[in-house]
Amino acid sequence: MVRLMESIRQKAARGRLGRALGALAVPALVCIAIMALAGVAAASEPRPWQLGMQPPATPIKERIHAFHDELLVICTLITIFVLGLLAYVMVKFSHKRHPVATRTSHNPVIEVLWTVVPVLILILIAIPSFKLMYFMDEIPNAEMTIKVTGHQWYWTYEYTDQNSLSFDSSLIPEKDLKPGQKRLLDVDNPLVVPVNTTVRVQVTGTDVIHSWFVPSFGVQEYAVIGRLNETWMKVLREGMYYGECNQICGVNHAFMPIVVKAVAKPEFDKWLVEAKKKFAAVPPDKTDGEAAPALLAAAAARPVEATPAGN
Ligand SMILES: [Cu+2]
Repeated sequence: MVRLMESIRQKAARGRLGRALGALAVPALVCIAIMALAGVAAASEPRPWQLGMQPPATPIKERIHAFHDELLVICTLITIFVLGLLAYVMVKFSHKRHPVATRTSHNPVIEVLWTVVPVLILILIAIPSFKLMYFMDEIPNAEMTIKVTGHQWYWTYEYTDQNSLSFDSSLIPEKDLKPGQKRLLDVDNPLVVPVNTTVRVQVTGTDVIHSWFVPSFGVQEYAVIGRLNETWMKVLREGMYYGECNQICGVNHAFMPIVVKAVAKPEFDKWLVEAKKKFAAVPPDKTDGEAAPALLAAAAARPVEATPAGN
């Protein structure tokens, strides 16, 4: 009788557990669907609840995505294999089934296997990894060159093949934002590039180390004083692409975003004519070595937390 009661109680518990799992499954599936949609709908900027990386806009980023997906398959297979092994060991060698522990401590075949197989897997990963690194590093025949200079806390862009057309690009303070502009992301003068054009990007700095980073381009280059680092990009689609300084560079590190506007070639030529007129009167690096006035005002208005000595 007691056994029967126990069996009924267990069945009831299993039923409750099943219902609870069923109830959890629906919101979980909804969450997964929302996150998947957010990933699909993501443009070239960070979005709330975004899952995964921003969609690729250059050949470099396309290859980074492909490599990431390959690695994900390898990681998943390894994880499933290790999980399977653990489950097998836990069941087969549990205390109940296997009360007396084996004295085996060495098995040459297994030891060679668990050394050689991971090495082979690493080689399998290293080959496409090195190919991708060379692809990112070797600049194909560049059709134009842009020099990017990082300052505390804004960027200067110089079109070296356009009579050194140059201008500064600073964050738009929150109070000056127009409808549709993004807080902490939009700038007064975005970098404009033509689509389907190989652009050599030279990156340097004037004060501390910054990093020019546009996620959807797969481009991230340190801006170091006295050094000229190089990378390249070929934007495949028109649009606005957002990035940020990716090296903690000081109190206003979070306030020097990057905006790249990719346009069709005829539109770019038109913009060049206008930009040469617009920026002709403004000498480059107008506030070299100093923070942009708007940012200075913003920094003064913001309480600065005391920093412990030594940091
Ligand atoms: Cu910076």
